[in-house]
Amino acid sequence: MSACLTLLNRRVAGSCCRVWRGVPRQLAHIRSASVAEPGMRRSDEEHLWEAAGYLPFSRAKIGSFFQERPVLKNPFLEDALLRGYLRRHLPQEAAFSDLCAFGERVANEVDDWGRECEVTPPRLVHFDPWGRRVDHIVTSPAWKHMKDLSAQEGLVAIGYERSFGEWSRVYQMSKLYIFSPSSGLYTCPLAMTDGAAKVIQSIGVSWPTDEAYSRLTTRQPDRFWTSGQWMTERQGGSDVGSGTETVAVPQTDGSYKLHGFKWFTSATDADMTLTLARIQDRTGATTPGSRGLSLFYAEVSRDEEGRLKGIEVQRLKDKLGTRQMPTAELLLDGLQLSEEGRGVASIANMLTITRIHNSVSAAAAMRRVVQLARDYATRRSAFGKPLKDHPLHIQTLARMEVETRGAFLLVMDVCRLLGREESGMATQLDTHLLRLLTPVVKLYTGKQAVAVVSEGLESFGGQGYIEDTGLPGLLRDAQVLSIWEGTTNVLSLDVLRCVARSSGMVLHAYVTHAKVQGASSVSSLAPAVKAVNSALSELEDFVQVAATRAPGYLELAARDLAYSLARIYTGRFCIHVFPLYSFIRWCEHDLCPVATKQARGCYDPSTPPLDAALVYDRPV
Ligand code: UCC
Repeated sequence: MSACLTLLNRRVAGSCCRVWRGVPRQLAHIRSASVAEPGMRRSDEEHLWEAAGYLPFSRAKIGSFFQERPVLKNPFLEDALLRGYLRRHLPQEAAFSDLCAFGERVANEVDDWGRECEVTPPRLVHFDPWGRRVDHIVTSPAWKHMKDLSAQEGLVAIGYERSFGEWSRVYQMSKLYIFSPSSGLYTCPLAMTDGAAKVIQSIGVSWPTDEAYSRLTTRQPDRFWTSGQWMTERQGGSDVGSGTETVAVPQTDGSYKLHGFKWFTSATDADMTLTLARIQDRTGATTPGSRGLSLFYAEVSRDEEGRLKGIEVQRLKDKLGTRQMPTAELLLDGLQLSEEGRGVASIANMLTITRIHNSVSAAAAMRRVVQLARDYATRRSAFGKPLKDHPLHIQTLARMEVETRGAFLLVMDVCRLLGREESGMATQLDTHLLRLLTPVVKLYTGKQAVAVVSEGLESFGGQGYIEDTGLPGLLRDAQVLSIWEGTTNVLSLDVLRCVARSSGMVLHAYVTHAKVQGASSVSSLAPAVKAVNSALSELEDFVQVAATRAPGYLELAARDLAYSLARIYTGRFCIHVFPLYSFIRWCEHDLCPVATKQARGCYDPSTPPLDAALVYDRPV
């Protein structure tokens, strides 16, 4: 008995002291007894407790309380901001009913496929059973469903059909916004597919890319193609211009064979790709730098025995997230190419599209985690009341919500600008804004997505850290958003570059557009108007000062400048679209951090050596 009682004491004391409060006297006596009753088995012990009604875990072993899970409801119907935005700009019944039906499909069908993609990641089969090299990338059935669904729902096609004129991109991106967090990362191949269609369209749709264009933009699942974007090599993910080693060797028939190593190729099961290479002249020489790069189109095909033509898949990448999607290292060995293009400048069109897709996915990840967290807050009780009745918890959700709203409005405005440009409606101001805001929205939302999704996981307590809730995957997948398609710093420098190349015209367009004209007719909004306009003035002052400094000054300020551009522009929406309270929350941010830090001397010439000393912990 003593062994059993010791065991019992340990278990009860260790698991839940509160059980002892009000324990029947005879059991309390047993607990405190130090005398053993040899031979008493564990089941006897349990029986004793159960008879006294004190072992809720004795029968089921897991107790009777089960926490309700957060429920994913129709993401379109759950998103008042999205519906409000569309009602304002695209009040078309056809778009609403399509988005509503798609939202239903996402919640009831697609989300499960997304989970299946996560738990059944792609694998690479190098050899067939007889030893022949085949390099098959085996993907899950769910991943294939996603491809068919993408065609049927027109997730790329909508942008090219332009049924809603200048609002077609907003409509397309709204659909992707609903889809993205449930898509098992299928939004990645779709982003590149959209980007490739855009590049082909801008170069001019002619043989042999006319067929590709029609397949990239079709709604027929059996014809639909996805495209890759093979840019990154071992020497250059960001510095594409000097890092690209792949060479294109001219063939007598006018085509090229490509030899090189592509270090990150996302969604490598694509049907075609756009890629960069240096054309060799007769002596084998190539031109260095980005001027030496040409854009090539290649179809990914297999021979009769299933072997990839001209490509070897070295291995699949082992990644933190985006595990649903194959990312491979490819050895290009004589890949037959058809068309020479215009290098970096041509692929920049693709980057614009993929960066906008990236921003849509970032806003969507934030929206999804907020939707789940607010649902969960109604189902989970702690400290005697539902989470939704804890003011601090709701304050946290409100901060996530306002960040999500800001991201959504910024992203949708860039989609609006893209739609205007593509439908021939864009003014010069729109074109400048689109160029400036594309890197800004990508870098800002990518970073915020990680912060909001991370906060979101915390709102589920420990469950947010448990794999099969599906929640940790949201964070892992969010982390890539600030990395691929240009890191935060690379894009901050892109902002500077487009300001310089346009001789400041993009900034001029920004200031003109962002300034809130006149005093607000609603007096309660006056402080908000004042806050945005004065942040804008601070920004202008910063630019005036920075223009007189050495180039290194602007480089140090680049990230803060990009953040300022994002926050001020979003603040402007807060006034027009948000209730005033959202604006107050938005102003918890410093709207113009670049001015604040300038005033503190953060970009002075003394800072780089001081930073280096700090980082490497050595005296200057
Ligand atoms: O491939 C990757 C992963 C694929 C997965 C995609 C899915 C994402 C969506 C997911 C949704 C869920 S990641 C690849 C990551 N790498 C990058 O993003 C590259 C980052 N680096 C840059 O962006 C650099 O700034 C470069 C490579 C563009 C800079 O190269 P250069 O050689 O210095 O280029 P330049 O000299 O600045 O510009 C060359 C030409 C100029 O035009 P021209 O010759 O007419 O004067 C520029 O104006 O390109 C033009 N250009 C641009 N045009 C350069 N950047 C842009 C731009 N952003 N927009 C328009």
